[in-house]
Order: sequence, then structure tokens, then C-alpha cells
Amino acid sequence: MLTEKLINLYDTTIIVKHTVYISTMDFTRLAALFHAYPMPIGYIPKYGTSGFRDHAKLLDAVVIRASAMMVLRSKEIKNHCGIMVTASHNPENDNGLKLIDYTGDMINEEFEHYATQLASCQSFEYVQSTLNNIISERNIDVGKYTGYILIGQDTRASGDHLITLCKKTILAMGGKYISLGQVTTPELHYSVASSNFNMKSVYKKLPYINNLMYAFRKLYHSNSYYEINVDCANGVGALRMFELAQHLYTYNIKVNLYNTNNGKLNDLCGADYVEKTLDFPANMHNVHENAICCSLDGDADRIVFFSKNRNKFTLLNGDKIACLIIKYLYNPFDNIESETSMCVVHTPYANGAFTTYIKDMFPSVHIQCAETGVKYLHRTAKQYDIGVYFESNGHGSVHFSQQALQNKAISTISNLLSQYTGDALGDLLFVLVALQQTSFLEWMYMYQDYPCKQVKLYGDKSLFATTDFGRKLLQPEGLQDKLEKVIANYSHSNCFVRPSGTEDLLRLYVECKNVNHVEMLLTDTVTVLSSYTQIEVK
Ligand code: G16
Repeated sequence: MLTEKLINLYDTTIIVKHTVYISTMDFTRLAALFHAYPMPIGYIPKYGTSGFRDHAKLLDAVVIRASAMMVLRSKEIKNHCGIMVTASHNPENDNGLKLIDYTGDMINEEFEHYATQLASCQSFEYVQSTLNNIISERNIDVGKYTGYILIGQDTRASGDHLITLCKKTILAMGGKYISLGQVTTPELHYSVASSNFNMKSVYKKLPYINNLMYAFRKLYHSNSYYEINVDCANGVGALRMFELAQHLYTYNIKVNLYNTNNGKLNDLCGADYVEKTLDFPANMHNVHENAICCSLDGDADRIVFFSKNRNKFTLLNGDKIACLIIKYLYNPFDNIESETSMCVVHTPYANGAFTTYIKDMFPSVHIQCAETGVKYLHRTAKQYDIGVYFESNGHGSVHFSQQALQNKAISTISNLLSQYTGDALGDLLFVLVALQQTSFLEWMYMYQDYPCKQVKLYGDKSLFATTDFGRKLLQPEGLQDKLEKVIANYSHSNCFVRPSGTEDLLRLYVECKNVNHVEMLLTDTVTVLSSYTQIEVK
């Protein structure tokens, strides 16, 4: 209690009045936090597909270690960094951390490694020596710069407690926090990047929604009446969608919002549910034929579109969004510079019909596969002037090189399409811009997906390791050969299994040209897998 009071007192003093400079790192206050919130026995967290993620009750110690590391990163780079408390598409009881570097991108691989190292330390002495190693390895003058962290959270009930731990740790490390409250993940990425640009006075950035609307105003010229139906997954995206809907109303676009925190987060709704089940989210079964509908995920960094066509659910997933964007950018792109390179980056989950369509329609666009996780796609996309990257699950954006940004139109577009990570709201607005050129029905029928299915398998995922972007199994030994024999029985088929980096399960993807083969291959694959570990299919 006394400690709590002292920390609170220290909080206000440090934030409002002083900047505390220390020349060496004093870990005494961190030690108190470390001992008050021990790592659960036997729990070894790992920085995964999208940061740390698990049941919220397991995460106290992880938050303390990761927050301490982020203060050091901010001190090193003398710029703001960010911490987002979210478990995005996961169930309500989970939570997690997405760690944002000063550029607005997710932290780089070196810091991912430090994060995992810190999370696996059993004693405080070990944590202390790991932090000291980071300081000396990177030559960080811890007394020179305070270390500022922008912090945000989604709407999960467990978020408040984890955010409190973040704040206490940041202060214990001699840093300061700037709390943004409930924000979407892409908004926090944007805020970190723009706060650093502002500090350098390069140019003044607008607040998140204003920035999106500024770009939209320049790109959207239609007077037609539109109605769009947005499933907010009962998540933090709803808060921003209310704002956005008011703006769009002035453009003759009526936005109907569903699942706006009147139900359980991600439960029977949200981008992940819609994409995996190929079904309407809760409260949206009665949408009109060919109505434009979309679903956000829990932290609004993903979006998928859907509709009712011939009375059937029809999905327009990340692959389809990428196609619409490429179609919009392809021609102006030809006019920029002949040597400007354009690429589309996808994951193994991309449908075969998608890559065939890109090859046929846009022959000069490079096609690259990347491992699941938007950070991997983002890194690959950065190697090109125009890097369109989308996961089938709707997570993606377009990255533009400095050279491409010299073009005025591209520069405006870059304000809509996040330059840091996927952004459901920016992507939604850009889809509206692109639909000025391509009708919704044309987009829906651009190509037909080959029959496919993705299922969750509950089993011991620690037995599994993959290579080739997650398309082939390295472990358990011999299993890949057996799977390939099964797959060979079905012509033109694609099938892989990989451990999820965000949930305690395996994901199995099956795609066949013949619709009847999908269930058969799925069953055969599960039979083979079951001889290695007990499997439950969901
Ligand atoms: C996260 C990542 C995505 C990834 C998804 C599933 O999404 O940010 O890039 O596709 O997890 O990953 P996995 O198959 O490894 O569980 P989100 O929206 O939860 O942040």
C-alpha cells in the first residue's frame, strides 16, 4: 500500500514537473516490481507472431520486462517508442503486448531477441544483467535522455491492470509515459511516428482521424450515395468508427455500425471469425443482397469485406483487398518512373487463384511470399518502391519508398495506407476510394477462390516447427514426408499445418481445385497428424 502511494506520488511529480537524469541505471525500483509480480512457475513466454500474447493472468511479469526494455530503446534512440496492450483477435480473456519502435514500425529482430531473453530470465539478477548487457552492447547513455513511451490499450478489462504495470515500470526505469488511453493499434503506431517527426519539426502531423480524412478528401470525388455496414468486433475500433462515420456522412456515405461493444469482444463477430467461419457476424445475417459489409478485428488493424450474393455469404479477404489496391495503383504507377518496382507480398494462406490473377493481370508486379505475421510482410514490402502486402486474414497495407513518395498522388495515398502496419480504418477508406474506379460487384467477381478451408487444431503445438514460410514441417521428424504422400493423392492441392504464434493451437490450411477433395484431404491430414499427437479439430 505504502509502495503504491509512493509510486503514485512519484508518478505525478515526475510527469508534471521534473525530468530526472541519472547517469547510471539504478534498478532498485524495478526490483520491487519484479518481486511483487513474479513470472508464473514454469511459464516461458516467447515474443511471437505479433509480440507477447497469452491469458491475461500470465502476463504481469512479461509486461514489466518488456516495458523496461522499451525505455532502454527510447533512451538509446532518443525518440518516443510505444507499447500497445492488446490481444487483438484473441478471446476476451487473453491479452498481450505489441512493441513499437520510434519509426512507428514494430521493434526489429534484435529487440525481439532481447525481449525473449528478458522474458526467460528466472531471477532478478539475471534480468538486471540482461538489461546491463543491452546498455553496454548498444552503448546507451541512460542518463542522457529520459526515455518516453506512448502507451495505449484496447477495450479488454484486463488492460487497466497491465497498463498500470507498464506505467510503474517506465517510471522505475527513469522514463516517462504518455498515456493515450483506448486507441487502435494502428493509431498508436501512427502517434509514435508522428510524435517523433514533430519533435524534429520536419513537418507537423495531424491527429490520426484528421490525417485519414485529409487524405480521403483529396482522393474521393464521388457524389454517389453509399451505405456501408461495419462489424466492429465489440472492440476498440468502434470508438474510432463512430468518429469516422460522422465524417463520412458529409460525403454521402452512410455507415451502419454493428457490434459496438454491446457484446463480448471477438465473440461470433470480428474479422477473424468472419474469415475463418465464412459466415456473417452476429447481428448482420439480415444485410441486403450485395450490401457492402466489413469486419474489423479487436484492435482494428485488420479488415475483411463480405456481402450477401445470391443469398450466400461471400468473402472479400486480404487477397481481394490487395488486388483492388494493385488495380488502382497499377496505371498511375506506370507513369511515375519506369524503374519503379512494385511487389505484392502474401503469406502461405493466399489462395492459388489470387496469385494466378496477379500474374495474368499485372505481369510486372513481383510476387513474394513471407512468413505469417504482418511484420514479416512489412519488411519484405520495404524492399520495393511500392510494396503491397496483405495477409488473407485482412492484415496489411502498402509501403512506399522515399523515391515513390516524391510523387504527389502517392504521397497523399500514403497518408491513408499506414506506413507502419495494417490499419482497418485506413484500408476501409482506401477501398472506398478504389471503388470509384471498380464497382463492388466487379471487385467481388475479380476472380473466384479455389475451394479451401482453414481449421484450428488443438494439440501440443510445441512439437511442431516449420520452414519455407511455414509451408513445410521440420518437426516432428518424418511427418512432412507422410503429409506429402497424402497430398499427392489429390491433384492441384495445397495443404500445410503450422503452430500459431498468437494462440495455443495449430492451424491447418487445405486448398483443392476440386471442392469435394477439401474435406477428404482435411480428414486424411488430421489422421496422419493424430499419429504424432492427440488432435481435436475446431
Ligand atoms: C496477428 C498478427 C497477424 C497474424 C495473426 C495470426 O494478428 O499480427 O499478422 O496473421 O496474428 O497469426 P498466427 O497464425 O501466428 O496465430 P492480430 O490481428 O491478432 O494482431
